[in-house]
Amino acid sequence: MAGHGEQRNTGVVRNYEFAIARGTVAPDGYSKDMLLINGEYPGPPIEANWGDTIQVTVNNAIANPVEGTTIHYHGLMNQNSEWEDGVSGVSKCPIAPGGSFTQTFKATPYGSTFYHSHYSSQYADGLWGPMIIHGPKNELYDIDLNTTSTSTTGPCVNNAGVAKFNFISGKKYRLRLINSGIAAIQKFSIDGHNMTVFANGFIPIEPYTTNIVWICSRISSGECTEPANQPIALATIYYEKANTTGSPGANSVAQVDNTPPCENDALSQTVAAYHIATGDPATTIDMAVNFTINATNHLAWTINDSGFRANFNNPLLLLANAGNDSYPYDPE
Ligand SMILES: [Cu+2]
Repeated sequence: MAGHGEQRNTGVVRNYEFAIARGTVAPDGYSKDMLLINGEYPGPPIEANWGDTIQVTVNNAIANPVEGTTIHYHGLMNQNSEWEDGVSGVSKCPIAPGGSFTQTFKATPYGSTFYHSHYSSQYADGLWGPMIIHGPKNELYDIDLNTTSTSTTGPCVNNAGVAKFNFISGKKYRLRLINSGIAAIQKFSIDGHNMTVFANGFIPIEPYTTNIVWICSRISSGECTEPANQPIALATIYYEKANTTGSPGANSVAQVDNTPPCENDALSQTVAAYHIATGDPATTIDMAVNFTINATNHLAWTINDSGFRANFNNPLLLLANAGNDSYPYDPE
């Protein structure tokens, strides 16, 4: 995987136009007011090749009530285009109601990720979509399942059944799993199957085999998150000769989860497939990440016991560029 960290330029520009507005959809069968992109949940997939230029024009049509918004492209390097990162209060101001803003940035590095609102908690209300940057493969497969949406605007139906996927036996599938949850810890498994994990987001790793992947489907209750009333979400895979009208029902056995709560897969299991030399640091700073309950009884994260509340009129990047590093005491 040599070259993963290098900058590339194909000269190709991928254009996207997003209209963000409120709407009612029923992703899990129950109608819900959400924030939609071009009327869709999840938002349209962004796809590019490594080294392309991605250009996204975001039109903020959120009304009743109006809200600012901004889109962040999760994990993109934005080297030499830091102001395009899309984090309101840090790299830019939010896009005002009725406003429009075009972000232009390089598709680097390559792999699977997602884009999401970085304004308030809008992405919990649906403001996100998948993003794939195609590049060299460190594991071969037959079929890229790419992006799958189960979104519907239909009304709630009793016994609606679970989502269905058709697989061809003997073929090797690539699945790209996204945990778009705000705080939920999710794990993914397929009855009777092992999976080979060969990338974590944008990082190709030495492939390892597992029967459960931390990301999706089992919403844990108690230890780290608020209790969930649907602990196991199910879907069905059908091979070519299966009766797709039948339900596996009671035959399904969700994997026994032996992984400890609130922890990722062991680092010894996730070894980067390539190494980028960083050199010796000029300065080393220890930062203690913690959380506290603030005066309004909300959980607030801290770094070295200090909280941060974004001032939308004074993004940090702009202040730093102007030589003002006194934030948050004197953001003006
Ligand atoms: Cu993100």
